[in-house]
This record gives sequence, structure tokens and C-alpha cells, in this order.
Amino acid sequence: MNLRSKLFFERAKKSIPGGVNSPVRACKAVKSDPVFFERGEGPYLIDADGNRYIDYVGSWGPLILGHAHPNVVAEVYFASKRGTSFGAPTWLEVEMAELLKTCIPSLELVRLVNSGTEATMSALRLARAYTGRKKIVKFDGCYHGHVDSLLVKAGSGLATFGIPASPGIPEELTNHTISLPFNDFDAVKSAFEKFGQEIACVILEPVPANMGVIIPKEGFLIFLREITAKYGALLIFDEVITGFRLGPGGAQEKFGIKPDLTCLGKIIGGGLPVGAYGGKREIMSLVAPEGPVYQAGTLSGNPIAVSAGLATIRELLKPGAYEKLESLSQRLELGLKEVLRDLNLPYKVTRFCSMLTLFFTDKEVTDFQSALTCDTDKFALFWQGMLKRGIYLPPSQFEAWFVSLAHKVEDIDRTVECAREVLRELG
Ligand code: HOZ
Repeated sequence: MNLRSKLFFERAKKSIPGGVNSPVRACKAVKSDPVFFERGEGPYLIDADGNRYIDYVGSWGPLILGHAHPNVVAEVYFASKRGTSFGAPTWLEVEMAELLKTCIPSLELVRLVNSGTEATMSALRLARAYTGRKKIVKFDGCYHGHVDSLLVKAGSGLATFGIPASPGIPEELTNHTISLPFNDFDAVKSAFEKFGQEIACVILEPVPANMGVIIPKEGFLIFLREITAKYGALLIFDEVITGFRLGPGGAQEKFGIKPDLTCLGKIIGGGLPVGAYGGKREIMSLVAPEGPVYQAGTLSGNPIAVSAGLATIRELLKPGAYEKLESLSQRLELGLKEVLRDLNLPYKVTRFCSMLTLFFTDKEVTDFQSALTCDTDKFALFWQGMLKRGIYLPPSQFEAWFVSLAHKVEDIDRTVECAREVLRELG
């Protein structure tokens, strides 16, 4: 029963566009109304009608410790007792910057902002200022927040709703954006051969998670590092999702690549709004007030948000945290694959660390085009069936499932069993 959720949604639609404050959560893509949540406890969500769900959205990535982790809650409580915002520096920001630099050595200087969108927007401005060039290269199906220049063939909500580009963005701006197929060496090479001296940067999610989870082909990230260096363009890793999810050093540590700039968000805020961008000292020194590239924020480095982030990172740095995440995530992957085998279904499971997608297609998914071969109607029915059984999955084929440290083996096994029931029913 979702009576209260339905009533809230009816009211919400009268005051909020589409009844929601971010599009995908409206659950339109899965032909459902959104569930309104009352609270979270570890791996569980409890909705407005008192139903409990095993959660794989994890607030779209930040909640790697699960909901309301006691240490995060305590830090938030103590920080808020000391004052909610000062609009002036606090020691916590320095601690966060130092911790980020230790975990991600490519960050020689790092600036805190309020969201991943702000981080990527600021990184682009900086890349353009540093290089004196205008063009940017991105990849189809990668999503970097709702930055004007980057809403071209983007993933996440745009993939979910089939929006190729958002109205309201002048062509004069998007004309400078080159969007290429992910994992396509030749396309990148041709773009550089044609526009090499005009390209300010290549920005990408090193392991895309906004068109479903896609694994970079062997050598693709190194190739991007080399070609950007050759042409004097910057390489920007958008690690808003992968930062601290794949390990303390994110994707760059996993793949041994040093980008020029890195964008962070989600986990470093522990469920509160935080973003960051950083990289080489020579480039970051251009940011105001050290340099002329303007970027600012009243709530940047907010003490409550930074406290939540620090508490989250400290938990992740405890011995065994990432091993536990890996073993839970592998159990989920193998369980789902076994179900597909048993039921003789051709769908694909892609997992990278604790991010996973069940693609409803018989094609290998290596880029946006292949992700788009998924049967999204089937996915919608699957999502509904899982919800009925108390499993809350991202309400889009093109969003990643996130495993947290709060999930228990029983939760994973229950999820696999529910998937078996639903997929058997769907045939
Ligand atoms: N863009 C986020 C998912 N990748 C948030 C989606 C939402 O809340 O609508």
C-alpha cells in the first residue's frame, strides 16, 4: 500500500514542477508514482506508509555507509551545535582538503563547492581559462550534472527521458561541445586531428555510471591521457560517483592515471551537499582569489556537510571496508548472473566495484548506443515487481545500483531471490 505516497505526490504536483526536485526520482520511466520516504536505517528505507525496502539507490551514491550511520549522525549533530554556517573559513575544510590530497595524489590544490554540478562547471571554466581554448570533448551517455555545455547527449535523466539536449541552452555554447561515443578510440583521434588546437579539455566519468555501469575498454583511459597531453588539452576525471566508491583514490588509482583536474561530490559529503574540484597546482592557482578565474559560494565548505563527509571517509579508510563492499557486490553480481542463467535470459549484468547494472538487452553494453538497446518497458515491469517485494532500485534502466557497507548478506540474497521471482514471472 502506498496511499500516503500517492496523496503526497498529488499535493507535490501542485507546488513543485512534476512533483519532484530532481527528475529521475519521479519514477515516470518505470511508469510509477514516486515513493515518499520517511526515514532510512542502514540498508533500509521506510516509506510514508510504513513499508520497508532494501535500498540500492543510496541517495544516488553518497550513502556508501548506508542510511543514518551513527558516526555521521553524531558528527552532524555536534557540528550543527557549533553553528550551521559561517561564510568564513573553518579548520574542517583544511582537514578535508588535506585528506582528499592524501587519498587522491593528483589533487595538489582542491576547492570545495556545494555539488557535483558546481564542480564540473567550475572545472570547465578553469580548463578554458588555462588553455585559452573553447571546445570541450565529452562522451555520449556520460552525465556531469546539469551544466549548460555538458547537457549534450547526456546520461542520467536525459537518457531516462530520451532528451537529446535541453532547450534554454544557446547553440553558441553547445557548438563548442563535441560529444563522442565512449570507448571509441578512433572517434577521439579524429576529433583531435580536426580540432586539436581548439580543445580545452576532455571530461569523462572514467567508469560511466549514468547510462548504466560501463567499463572502459583496456587502454582507453591511458589513450585519453596521452592524446590530451599531446595536444595540450586538459584531462578531467569526473569522479563525483567513482570518488571513494572504487577505493580511496577513485578510478584514477584503480587505473593508474593522473588526470589534470578531478571533480568530486556525493561520498565526500556523506549525504549532505558537497562537491570539490582540484588538480595540478599550476592550473588550480588560477582560481580566485589566487588567480583571476572566478568561482565562489556562500555555503562552500559548509561545516555540517564537511563533517558528514569526513566521518564517512574515515569509516571507509578503516581496514577491510572496501574488501567487504567487494564481497557483497560480487555476491549480488554472481547471484543475478545465476538467475539469468537458470531462467535462460540473455540480459547482462555489469559491475565495477560496488556499482552494478542489470541491462535488459542481449547486446554487450560498452557505450551509450548499446545501452539504448535495452528493453526499458521490461525494466519498468522488473522495477515494479521488485518494489512490490520490498527492493528499492534506481527508477531508470540508465542509473547504477549502489551497494553499501550496511547491506548484509541476507539483504543481498533476498534481493537475488526477489529478482528470480520477478524475472520468472516476466519471462
Ligand atoms: N542525477 C542523479 C542521478 N544520477 C539524481 C537523479 C534524481 O534524483 O532525479
